Amino acid sequence: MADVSAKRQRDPEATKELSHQTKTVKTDCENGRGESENETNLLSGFQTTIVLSDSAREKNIFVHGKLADQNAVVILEKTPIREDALADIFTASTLKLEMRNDIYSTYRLQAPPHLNEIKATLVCPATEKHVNKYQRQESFLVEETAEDYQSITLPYIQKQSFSVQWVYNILDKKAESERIMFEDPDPELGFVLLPDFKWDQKQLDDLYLIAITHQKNVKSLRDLTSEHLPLLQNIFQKAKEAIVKHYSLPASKLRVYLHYQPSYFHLHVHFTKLGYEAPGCGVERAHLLADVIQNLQADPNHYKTRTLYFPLRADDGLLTRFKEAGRL
Ligand code: M7G
Repeated sequence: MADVSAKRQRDPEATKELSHQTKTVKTDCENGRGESENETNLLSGFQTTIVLSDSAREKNIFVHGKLADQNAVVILEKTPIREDALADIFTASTLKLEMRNDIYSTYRLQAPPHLNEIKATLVCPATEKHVNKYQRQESFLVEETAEDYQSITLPYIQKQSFSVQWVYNILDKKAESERIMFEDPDPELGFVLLPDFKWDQKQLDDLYLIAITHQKNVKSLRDLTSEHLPLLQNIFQKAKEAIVKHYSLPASKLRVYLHYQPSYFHLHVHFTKLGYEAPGCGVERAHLLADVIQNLQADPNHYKTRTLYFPLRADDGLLTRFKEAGRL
């Protein structure tokens, strides 16, 4: 929070950026093009089928249901309390006493609606794969040799992976163009840097940006060779500079990594604030970009030849393929 305040004093644009209200709910179910509209009551027609997972600690819930007869997933998440909202919370809320004991008392505080928002994410129409992705289930660590990748993983992801239409919409400026923070338009080395949709941009504590490459033919870490070093170094350097400029966050405060496996097979790099335990930042899935660069410098084919380890959920079709091949 101190970071945000310091930046705000210096840069009014940062205030605008961070206080941007994320009241937008994607209306793909209606228009199918990833357009969005503000202040929609689209969710009033949502009918819950099942709660996929929830967490009292994370204060979120993942719900599977129907919206206009289509399968949908809704994620609801309480957002952090911001320092700059404190004055309003103290002056404009009502308090209901729950209990008092000696010097201790607890209350139910009703904050004004604008300080009481819930971040909502809608996936609609959602595929079975989306429903599985958000369902709490057991995971298994898979050991993928270079041969396994060619014979099991690659054929599977070529047929079964999530659509990357949302990525192309970003690269083609058909969606989220106003959210782009930095772009290097070079077709080989360039990328787009923008907030991940998990980040509401209201505080830096959970900063989460993604850099998406303009190159469309690199699916994941597995495809990287030393030929891609200029691309990776360009992303590392320029995105860090953009983040320092925009948010006053130095590289020493960032965790910069790729997922293996990713959910979306179009190369992208995750930038999160160090200390924020972003989903998927554990050692079984996150590969630091700095390490990736060094590994490729030491061995041009490091990621083509190494055994890679990653977790798969119990009902992931790829896990079944590994089992069928006797690899688990
Ligand atoms: P990943 O490693 O492929 O998969 O990362 P993960 O979701 O299992 O981590 C893709 C990243 O893109 C994730 O951090 C998502 O939150 C983010 N993301 C996914 N979608 C569909 C969107 C989107 O439409 N817009 C933006 N800005 N980010 C997205």
